[in-house]
Amino acid sequence: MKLILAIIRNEDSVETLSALMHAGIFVTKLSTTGGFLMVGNTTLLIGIEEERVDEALDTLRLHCSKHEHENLGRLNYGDDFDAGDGEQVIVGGATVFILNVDRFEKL
Ligand code: 2BA
Repeated sequence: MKLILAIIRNEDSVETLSALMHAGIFVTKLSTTGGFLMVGNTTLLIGIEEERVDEALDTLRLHCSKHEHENLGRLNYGDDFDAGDGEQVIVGGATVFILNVDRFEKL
């Protein structure tokens, strides 16, 4: 068993969740915020059998797009922030962590 943590753009979340549901993949959606842009994003928790991990990743690849977003760091963090303020950054498609699950139970 593996746990996939996937951070995706909010704009991609409905389509991605729908595709995962259609594939019979269990998922939990968390509303999260990126620390750099301070813009809302979506984190998916997907507990899945090891042999289906690639199928889940293919689904994320298919439905999560790259997008340009303006870095408003100075607005969020104040005048001391000096990390490309005002520049465009590429966000997405998906930032994915795949973790081993020691034990999984539904009680
Ligand atoms: P944010 O932290 O809001 O980052 C949005 C985008 O800003 C990133 O896109 C990247 O292009 C840029 N960026 C982030 N941190 C940066 C930094 N320290 N210096 C320069 N540019 C930076 P993505 O890489 O596609 O990340 C999208 C979102 O995924 C992130 O939103 C964050 O919520 C999450 N994320 C990405 N990498 C992560 C990591 N190693 N650990 C935890 N969360 C991560």
